[in-house]
Amino acid sequence: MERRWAESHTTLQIHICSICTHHLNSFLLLTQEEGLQEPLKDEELKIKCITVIAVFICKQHEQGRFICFDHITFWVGNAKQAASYYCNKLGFEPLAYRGLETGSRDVVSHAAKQGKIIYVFTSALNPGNKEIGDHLVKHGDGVKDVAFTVENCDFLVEKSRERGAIIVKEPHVVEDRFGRVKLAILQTYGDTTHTLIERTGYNGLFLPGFHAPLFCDPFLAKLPSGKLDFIDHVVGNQPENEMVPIVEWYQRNLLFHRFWSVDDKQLQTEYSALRSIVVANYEESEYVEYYGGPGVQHIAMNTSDIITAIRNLKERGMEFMSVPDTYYQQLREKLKLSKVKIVEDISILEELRILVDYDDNGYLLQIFTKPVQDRPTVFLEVIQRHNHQGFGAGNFKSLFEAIEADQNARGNLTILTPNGISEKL
Ligand SMILES: [Co+2]
Repeated sequence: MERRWAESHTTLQIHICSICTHHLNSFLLLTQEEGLQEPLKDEELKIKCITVIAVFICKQHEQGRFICFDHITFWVGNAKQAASYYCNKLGFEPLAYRGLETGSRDVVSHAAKQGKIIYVFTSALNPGNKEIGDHLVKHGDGVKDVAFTVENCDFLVEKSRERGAIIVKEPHVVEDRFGRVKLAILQTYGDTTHTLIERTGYNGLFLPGFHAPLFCDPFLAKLPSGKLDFIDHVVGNQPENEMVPIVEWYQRNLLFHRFWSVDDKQLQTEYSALRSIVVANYEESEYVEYYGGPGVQHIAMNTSDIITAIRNLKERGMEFMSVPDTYYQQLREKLKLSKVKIVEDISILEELRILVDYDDNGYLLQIFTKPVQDRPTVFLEVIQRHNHQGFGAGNFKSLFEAIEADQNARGNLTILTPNGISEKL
């Protein structure tokens, strides 16, 4: 079969995750580096492609601690409708609101919640809002901020500042009759930011300034549960030239340190798996092109019952990536040689098109949604873990075939010709 190529494009994926870390946050850095100047045969590609994976874990400093993901903020054209999509299709429920009715004259925000997951959808209310307007023109609807609940916001910001981080907003207290919260905002990759939130003793619905939702759609209660519990990981995409700085940024400014690296035995398997699948950069190059630079590419949400979750989400009309039948034929064959025992019925996983990745000690089940806006940028993942801390590297290849089919349908699948020029297929 002819090997088709998206433009040679190296990207870095940063996985920020909360998997089974109990009180820690860890980072996975996944880099795909390839010195492709011309199309190569598969054998050669294996040699030329270098993949580096490292998981970063938050160091327990003397003071200051990252506790968990707090919430994720999307900047969108129409916050009301965006929130409604997540409620209807994904099982979120309105949590809190601020807008004209609550005295917020410039921006409107709808917060929606499911399990411990909180997404906030924000839009500008007035003409001429340059910051939100420019962001929309460049990126389309997308993730603006990934917020963490922390201990000792002041200390973390001071450490970040000493190490040269850009502080977008200094630590400041916001309060209402339900208590006080301390917030600070740091710049990270692209136009993305991280908000650090210290919420000692705050008893309100979400954050000061937010009121109860104006409206709860009665139809939502009639729909089957989304069964999503917490944010498992968040993945950011980087163009190649920003790879090294961003790795350093997380190490230096958030005091995360490397936990696993390619030298680690446990990762060797995933490393080889990834290395042999260099097409893994298709989707990223399309992402970077349409997002206009680095940004959050996907958010994975953890469930303890992926079969019910996906059945319900499909019933609610959520659209997922599919894989070919051959994926499950191969999976059954390969599992015969593995020590791992999959508890779930493979034929149900096959029917729902849920993917499996495993090693001898455990496995994970995962599935990816189609992009959640018209631009092929941000998408979501649903994941269930059974003693497996990976991110589904073994599924990259099958996923690519599916992504490639979608990309082709969007007219974005390119071929790298022998003279190095990329052409649309
Ligand atoms: Co993921």
